[in-house]
Amino acid sequence: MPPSKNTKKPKSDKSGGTAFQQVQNQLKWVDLIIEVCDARAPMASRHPRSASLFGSKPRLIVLAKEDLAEHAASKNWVNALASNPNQKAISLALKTSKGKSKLIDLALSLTEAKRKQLVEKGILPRPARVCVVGVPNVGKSSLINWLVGQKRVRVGDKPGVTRGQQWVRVHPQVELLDTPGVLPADEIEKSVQLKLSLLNLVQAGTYDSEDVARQGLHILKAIYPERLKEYVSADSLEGVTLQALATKRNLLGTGGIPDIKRAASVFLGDLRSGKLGEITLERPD
Ligand SMILES: Nc1nc2c(ncn2[C@@H]2O[C@H](COP(=O)(O)OP(=O)(O)OP(=O)(O)O)[C@@H](O)[C@H]2O)c(=O)[nH]1
Ligand SMILES: [Mg+2]
Repeated sequence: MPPSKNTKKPKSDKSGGTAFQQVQNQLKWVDLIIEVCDARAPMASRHPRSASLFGSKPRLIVLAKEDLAEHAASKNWVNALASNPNQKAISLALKTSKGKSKLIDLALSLTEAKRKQLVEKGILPRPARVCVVGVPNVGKSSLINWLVGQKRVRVGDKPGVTRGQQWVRVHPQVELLDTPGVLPADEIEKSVQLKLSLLNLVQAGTYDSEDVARQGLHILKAIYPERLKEYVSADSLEGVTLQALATKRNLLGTGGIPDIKRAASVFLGDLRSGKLGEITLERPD
C-alpha cells in the first residue's frame, strides 16, 4: 500500500513468513529498496534470497554498525557491493551524523529515473518511496530516526522490535517505510546462523548461548589471536577458553568453580558491544 497509512500487521512467524509477505506486498509500490545489513558480517546478515527477491528494483545496501567493524574491511565491502549503476552501497556508523547527505544523495540518484518518468507521464511529483528491509536488529529503524534527527519509530537492542510498517518522510523528496526484520530461519545455513547469533541478530531463545560463545571464541581465535589472548590474559591460544575468562573476571559458582554460563554471556556482550575491538567476521573475495 502506498504511503498515507501506517499498517499494523501480525508479527513475523518462525520462517519470517508473515512479515515477509507484508514486505513483498509493498515492493510493487516502492521506487528503491534500502537493504540494511551488519557491517561485521555483510553476507550472513542479508536475506539469503535477496538477489531474486528484489529483482530489478534499484537497491542501496547500507552496512550499519560500521563503528563496530574494521574500517578498511567495510570500505572493501562497499566497493564490492556497489556492483552496477542500479546498486550502490554505503557504510554508516549511526552514532555520528556523518553520511546523512550522502545517503540522501544516493537515494535521490537511484530514484532519479523513476521520478523523471513520472514527470514525463504528467503525474504530479511525489517523494521517492523507499522500503527499508533487512534481518532483525541490524539497525533499520535506527537509520530512519537518524535521518530525521528524532525518534519517529521504535528501536531496541534485541531482534523483533518493529512489528508493523510505518512510513516516515525523511527529506522533502524521500519517504522511507520501516518494516519488521525478516529472517527465513529454515533457509539459513549453520555457519550463517552462528554469525547471526553471535551478533545478536536472531531471537535469544533460539540458540544455546554457551555453545554459540564457545564457537564464537573459536572463530575469533583464528582472526584476532593476539586480542583474544589479551582478553582472557592467556599466554597461548590454547589458554583462551570460557573457563579462563570466568577465572579472570572472578565469575565463580558454588565451591569456587568457574561459572561458564556467565562467562559465555559476558563474552557475547563484550563481542557485540565492541569491547573486544572492531570485528569483521567476513571479507569480500
Ligand atoms: N554501535 C551501533 N549501534 C547501532 C547502529 N545502528 C543501530 N544500532 C543499534 O542496533 C540496535 C538495533 O537497532 P534497530 O534500529 O531497532 O534495529 P532494527 O533493524 O529496526 O530491528 P527490528 O525492528 O527488530 O528488525 C539498537 O540498539 C541500535 O542502537 C550503529 O551504526 N552503531
Ligand atoms: Mg526496527
